[in-house]
Amino acid sequence: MKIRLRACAALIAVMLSASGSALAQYAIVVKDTHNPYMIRMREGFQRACAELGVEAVFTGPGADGYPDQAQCVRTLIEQGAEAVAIAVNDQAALADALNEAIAAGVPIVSLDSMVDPQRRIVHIQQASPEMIGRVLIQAGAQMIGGKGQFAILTTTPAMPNQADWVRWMEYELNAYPEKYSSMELVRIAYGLDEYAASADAARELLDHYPDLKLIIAPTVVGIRAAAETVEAAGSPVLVTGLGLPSEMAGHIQSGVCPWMYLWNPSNVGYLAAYVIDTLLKGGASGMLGEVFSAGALGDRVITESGDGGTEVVLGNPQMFDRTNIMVWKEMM
Ligand code: RAM
Repeated sequence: MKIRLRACAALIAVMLSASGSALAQYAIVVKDTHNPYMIRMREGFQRACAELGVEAVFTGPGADGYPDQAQCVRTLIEQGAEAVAIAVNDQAALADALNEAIAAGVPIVSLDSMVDPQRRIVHIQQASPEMIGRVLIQAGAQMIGGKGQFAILTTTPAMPNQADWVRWMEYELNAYPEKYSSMELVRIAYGLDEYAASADAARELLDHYPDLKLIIAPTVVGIRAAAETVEAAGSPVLVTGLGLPSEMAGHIQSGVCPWMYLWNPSNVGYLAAYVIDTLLKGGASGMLGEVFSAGALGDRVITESGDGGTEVVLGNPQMFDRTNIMVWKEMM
């Protein structure tokens, strides 16, 4: 554990020493520093911090996804971060460290994957979790003609955004039997948001369910791993979910992924930096109905989130298919 604390500290120290400045530091803690979605969130966060004239500090678990976000938060408190935006792997594992941050007067917001409402001021929400979950089931049903076996390949049971989306997928499936009674959810599989584990999980689904028709993966790592595993196996199984156009273009063109959804992760990070800035400068306090300026994203309003707290919603998920993927693959 100490090694990881030093690793976090070393990474942050390098970031700060490289800057050599005493600028205010806004920090972002991601789920995994190697995840391409998280790297794009970092880019937007850094772009906004540059516009705001502050230092962006980027940290999080390494490639192994080890749940050391709590240690990164503690290191950021020690380093004097002005505020922390975090994309959560496990709310319970973070509780004590976030309590320490709050006691130290360091404001906490969450982005992409929520901190519990008791420990965050506000959440930066990429899109409605209800819309994401229900649209993925509706799309999947359309792809397989409303009948057959399908599986969900998510990350871990603890990741709040993933768990929320899976809950809304199950809600949609169970709330409309007249639409989905001929579809069978045979397994919810877990790929840890890591490529190898996700590919193994997809391989196991293909081996265990020979009549499987579809895998729905609400994770950019999982959807790519599933598509590549299906293609390598020469399987007729279809894949959809949430994916980066730059990574999924070939699979959309081949038809393995007829279409998928996402939003711009860079804008999630960008919005988070402006939320931190407005909180620190008194432009908002995280209360329902407050309006603030988010730079190039214009004025934004704080709304009620589904978990009893408040959030700022970026927008709606966008659909990517053969008609638009060649344009979007250059941008995300
Ligand atoms: C995964 C992460 C992230 C999620 C995206 C869609 O890599 O779990 O939190 O928003 O994909």
